[in-house]
Amino acid sequence: ATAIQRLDYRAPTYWIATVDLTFDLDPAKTLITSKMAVKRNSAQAHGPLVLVGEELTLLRCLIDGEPVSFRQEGNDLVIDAPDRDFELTLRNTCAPEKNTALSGLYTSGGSFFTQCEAEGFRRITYFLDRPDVMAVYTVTLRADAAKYPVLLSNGNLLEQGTLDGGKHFAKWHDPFPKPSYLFAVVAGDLVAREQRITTRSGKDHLLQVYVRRGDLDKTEHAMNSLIASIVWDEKRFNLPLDLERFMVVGVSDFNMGAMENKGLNIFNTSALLCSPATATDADFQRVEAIVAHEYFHNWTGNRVTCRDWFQLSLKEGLTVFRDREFSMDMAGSASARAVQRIQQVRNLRAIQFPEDAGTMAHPVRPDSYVEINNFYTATVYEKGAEVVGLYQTLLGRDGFAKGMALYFERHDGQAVTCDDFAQAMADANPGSPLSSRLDAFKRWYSQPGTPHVAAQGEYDAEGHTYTLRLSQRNAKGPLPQVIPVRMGLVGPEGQALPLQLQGEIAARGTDTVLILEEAAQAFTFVNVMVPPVPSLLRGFSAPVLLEDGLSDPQLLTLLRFDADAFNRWEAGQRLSLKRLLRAARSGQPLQLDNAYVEAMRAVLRHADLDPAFKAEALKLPDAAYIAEQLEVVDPQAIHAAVEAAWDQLAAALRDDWAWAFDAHQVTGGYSPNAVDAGKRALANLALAMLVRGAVAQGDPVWPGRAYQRVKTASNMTERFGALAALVNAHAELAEPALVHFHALFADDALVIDKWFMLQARTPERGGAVFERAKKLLQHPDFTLKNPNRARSLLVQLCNMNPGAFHRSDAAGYVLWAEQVAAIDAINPQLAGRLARAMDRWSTLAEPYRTAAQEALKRLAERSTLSNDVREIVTKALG
Ligand code: DPP
Ligand code: ZN
Repeated sequence: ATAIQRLDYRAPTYWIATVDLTFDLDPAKTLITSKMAVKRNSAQAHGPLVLVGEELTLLRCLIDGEPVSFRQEGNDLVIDAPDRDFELTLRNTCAPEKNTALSGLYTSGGSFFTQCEAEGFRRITYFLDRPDVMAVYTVTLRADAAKYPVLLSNGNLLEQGTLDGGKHFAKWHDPFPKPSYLFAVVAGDLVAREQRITTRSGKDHLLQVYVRRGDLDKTEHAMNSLIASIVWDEKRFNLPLDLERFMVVGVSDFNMGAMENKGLNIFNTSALLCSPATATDADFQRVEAIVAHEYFHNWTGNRVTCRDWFQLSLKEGLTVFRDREFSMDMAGSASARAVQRIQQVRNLRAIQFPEDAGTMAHPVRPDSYVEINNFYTATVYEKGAEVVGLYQTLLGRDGFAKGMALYFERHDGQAVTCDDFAQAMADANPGSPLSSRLDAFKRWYSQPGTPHVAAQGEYDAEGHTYTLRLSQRNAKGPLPQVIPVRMGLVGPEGQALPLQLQGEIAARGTDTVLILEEAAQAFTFVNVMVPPVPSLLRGFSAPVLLEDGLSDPQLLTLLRFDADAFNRWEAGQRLSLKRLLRAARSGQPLQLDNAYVEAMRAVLRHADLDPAFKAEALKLPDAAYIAEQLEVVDPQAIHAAVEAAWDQLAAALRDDWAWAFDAHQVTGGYSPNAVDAGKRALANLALAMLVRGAVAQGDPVWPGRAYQRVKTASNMTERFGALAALVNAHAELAEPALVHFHALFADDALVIDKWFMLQARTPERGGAVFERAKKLLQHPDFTLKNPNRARSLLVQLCNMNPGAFHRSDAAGYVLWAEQVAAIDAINPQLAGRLARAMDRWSTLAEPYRTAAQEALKRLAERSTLSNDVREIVTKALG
C-alpha cells in the first residue's frame, strides 16, 4: 500500500446530496440498497464516478433506473456517469457476523452495530467515503422483530411498523448533512434508560442510553454525565443540543472508547457502564469524560467536520480540550483542577512524548499516512489538545470563546482544516499575541517532536535584577515554536515576588506568561530584592521538556511554597526523577537520601494539601517518562531503580503510611466526587506501601488487612486497591485474593478485564509476572476477539509493563510478534495498537536492542500483514 499525502488533497469530482439506505438485516448476509442523488462538482472536470467498497458483493448498479456499465478495480467501483446530475441505485451484501475487524457493520452479542470512522462505511456499501462529502441520510431498517426489537439510526424516527414473516421496520431521517463516518445503525435486544430535558432555549429533548438487559443499573452515571455535558456546553460555549433525540448505545466489542455518530453515539461498554460495586473512581471519571467528549463532538466534529483525515486533530484535539475543561469544571476546587492537570501531563509524558521521539513520530496534523487508523494517536489527541490550550493561554478565556464563536459562524455545516480554525482564532482577536505571530504559531501543527526548553537564571544582587535566559531546540523540527511560558519567581522564604520586566512601568503581578518564540531569548526582571527560584512552565503551559537545572534546595523550595500547585507537584517529580536517573545511568543500587525522604514525609503529613494532590505528589514518575530522559535505555535498570525507591519509601515512611491509611477512610455511601475519590486514592496508595513494606519484613498484618478488604469492601475502588496492593507486592495472599475476586465477578466482563489488567501490569519480580501473563493467554476467559480483553492482557504487558516485557532472553518480543500476527488476522486496528510496543526499540541497550530488531524483522517478513501493522513495523525498522 502506498502512502497518502496531505498535499495531494483534491476536492471530489462528484457530491452526494442525499442517500436513501435500506437494510435487510441478517447476520450472515445483510442486503443493502442505496439510492443516491449524485451531483457533479462544477469546479472539477469529471470522468467516471469512482466509489469505494470493501468486502462487499455488488448485485445491482442503476443510473436513473437503468442498468449502466461499470467495472470493479480492486476496491474501486468505476461507473460510467452521464454528463448531468443523476440518481444512482446500488444493491450489495455484506457479512456482519464474519466481520471480526469491528469496522463497518458487525454483530456483537447477537445485536448489530456499526463503526464507520474512519473508513468503515465502505464496508457497508459503495460510496464516496471521505469526510468532505456530506449527505442527508434516510435509513430504513428491516429485521426479525423478536431478535431485534430495537432498530436505531441517526436523527429522527419517521415511521415504524410490522412486516410479514415476523419482521418489523423503522425509518429514520437525519436532517443534518454529514460525512459517512458519522453514519450509524444499531439493531438488537436492548433496553434504555430515558430522560426528558428542557434546555435553556426552551426546547424539549429525549435522552436515551441503550444497553443490554441487565446493565440498566449501570447507566445512571452516564446519563448524569450527558445532562451535565449538555448544560455545560450551552453555558460555556453557547452551543445547544440541536437534536430532538440524543441516543447513546453500549457495545462490548468495540475498537475505540466511543464514537460520536450524529445523534447516535456508540460506546464501548468500558466507557459507559459503571456502578460503585464494579467501577473505580477512575472509571467514573473516565465515563464522565468520554460521554462529554462524544457529546461535544456534536459541534466540534459533526456540525463542523474535517475536510480530510490529515485534519483529524481539528476535531479531536479541540474536543479533548473541551472535555478536559468540562472535567475540570466538574471537579470543582482549584486543587482538584490541578490534580486533573497533573494526570493529563503524566499521561502525555508517558505516552505522547515517547511517540513524538519514536519511529511513529508525526505532527499534530500529519503529512502522510498509509493507514489512517494508525493516526488516532496521543499526538493527534493529547498533544492536539495541548495546542488548543495554547490558544486559550495566549488569548485568555474570553478571547478563546470569541474565536470559537467566529469558527462556528464561518464554518457551520462545512468540512474544514486546522488552518481554518487557527485563522478564526486569530481573526476574532485582532491585536492579540496570536494574530501577530500566527504563521510561527502554526508550526505546532507542522513540526513533530517535543521541543526542549533550556532555562538559565542569573541574579544581580547589586542591581536587583534577575535575567532569565530561555532557549529552545527540537530534534525533529528546525524552526522555533511559539511557547507560552507561564511563570513566577519564588523568594527563599516562599514569597511570590512581583514580576516587573525591564522596560515595563509596573509589575505584572506575581504570575505571568512569557512568550518564547526565538531560538534564544532573555527576559530581565527588575526590582528583584532577593535571589529568586524561577517557577517555570506553570500549569504545564506548553507541551515541552524543560531543563532548568534547578538544584535540590531550589526544588525543595518550590515543593514547599510554589503558589502553582502543578509546579509544586512537578518539583517533587523532579526530585524523584533526578535520583532515579542517577541510579538508572550508573547501574548502582538506588539509595534515597534523607532530605528527599523528609520532603516526601512533609508532603504526606502536610496539614493543608488535599489528599488527591498528595497521592499524585507521592507517586514516582512513570518508567516510560524516565526512559525518555536517557540516551540509552536499560529497562531493567529503570525498573530496579523504581522498585528500590518504592521499597525505601515504604520502609522509611511506614508510620506515616499507617496514619494516612487510617486518616483517609471514607464513611457513608459511595460517591465518586473528587473529595471522596481523593481520600480513597491516598488510602489506596498508603495500603499499597504498607503491604509492600510488610511483605519485605515478613509481617502478616497488613497483607491480612488487605485480603480482608478484598473480601468485604463495599465499592470497587477500595476492593481493587486492596487486590492491587497484594498483587503488586507479590504477597502470598495475592493468589487467594485473585481467586476470590474472579469468583465474585465471573459474570462481569469489565471487571474481569481489570483482573487480567492487574496481573499483566504487576511490577516484575524474577520473571514471574511474564510467566503468569503468558499462562493467562490460555485462560478460558481470554480471547483475542474482544478488544477490551486482548488489550487488558497484551497491551498492558507489552506496551505498559517494560520491566516484564524487556527480557534478556527475548521471550517478551517473541510473544509480542506471535500475538501481533494472531490479532492481525482478526482485527488489524487492534493489532496496530499492540505493534506500537516496539516504537522505541532503537534506544534500547543491548541485548534488548538487537533482540527487538530481530523480532520486528521476523514480523515484517510475514506476507500477510495488514496495512495497519505493515506501516508500523516498516516505520519502526526505518
Ligand atoms: N470515536 C473517537 C473519538 O471520539 C474517534 N472520533 O475520539
Ligand atoms: Zn473524539
